[in-house]
Amino acid sequence: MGIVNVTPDSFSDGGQWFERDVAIAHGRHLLAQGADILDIGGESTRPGAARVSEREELDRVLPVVAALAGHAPVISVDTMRAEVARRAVAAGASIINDVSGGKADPDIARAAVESGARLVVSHWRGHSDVMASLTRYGDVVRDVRDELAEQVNAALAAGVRPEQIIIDPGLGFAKDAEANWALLANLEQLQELGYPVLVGASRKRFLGELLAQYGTESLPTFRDRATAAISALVARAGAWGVRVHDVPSSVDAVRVAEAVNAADVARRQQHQEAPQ
Ligand code: PMM
Repeated sequence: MGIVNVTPDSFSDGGQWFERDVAIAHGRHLLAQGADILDIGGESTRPGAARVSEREELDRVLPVVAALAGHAPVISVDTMRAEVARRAVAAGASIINDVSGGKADPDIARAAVESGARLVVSHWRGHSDVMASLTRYGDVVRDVRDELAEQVNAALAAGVRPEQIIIDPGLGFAKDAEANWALLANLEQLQELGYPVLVGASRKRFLGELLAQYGTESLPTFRDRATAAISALVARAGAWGVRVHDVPSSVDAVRVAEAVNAADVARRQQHQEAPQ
């Protein structure tokens, strides 16, 4: 899943049309690089970020979804708002990627029910301006699994079908580095919930913190190699998808993991061992 952020960029001052055209060109570039899905978002969820208005989010996202809909096999809309989800699905998106997992706008599950779009339910405890104060867990893996199960149950109660649901640990959302690493180390505990798992580690702060310990971190783009390593690890562990900024490195990483997984399956079949 390649990321297309339609958010104001400090390097561009050309206004909305410029950002829109850049986003569309970027989306096409990610497809050429091998992305299976484009994830289009108009609201930054970085720690401390303030919210944009619904009108602004719609203006940013809809033209880009519409322009890329004919090109991408699958379009995902990264939004916490039901109205944005509904309009984006009408414009061609088939996945609603809600980082709040239904908690910011409970009506978003209805948007998935009405449209049949898939719904990413991500673990989440609160908006970006407060999430740094919500990082306390007993056992983070157990707590995230249990809280995610509650969020999934709310979606099911609203009428979402199980096969529409994809879950996501929400790395960095109300989680410090230690929590993110623990979740990555125990992905199978989330998989036990019975839904495909999406992982979004790309360029996140905890990777920068790791690399800084070795003196190899300076810019977020330098985190792409570490991101690709995570893509390989989680693909080996059976993740459904990875949401990344740099597509080529993660495409290669996933191919490596698939080759290892295929070799594993072939050997087990040959020796009639049960899969792990
Ligand atoms: N992270 C961000 C935005 N959207 N969606 C999903 N499903 N999972 C994530 O981890 C996730 C997301 C924040 O990252 P960005 O600001 O680099 O896009």
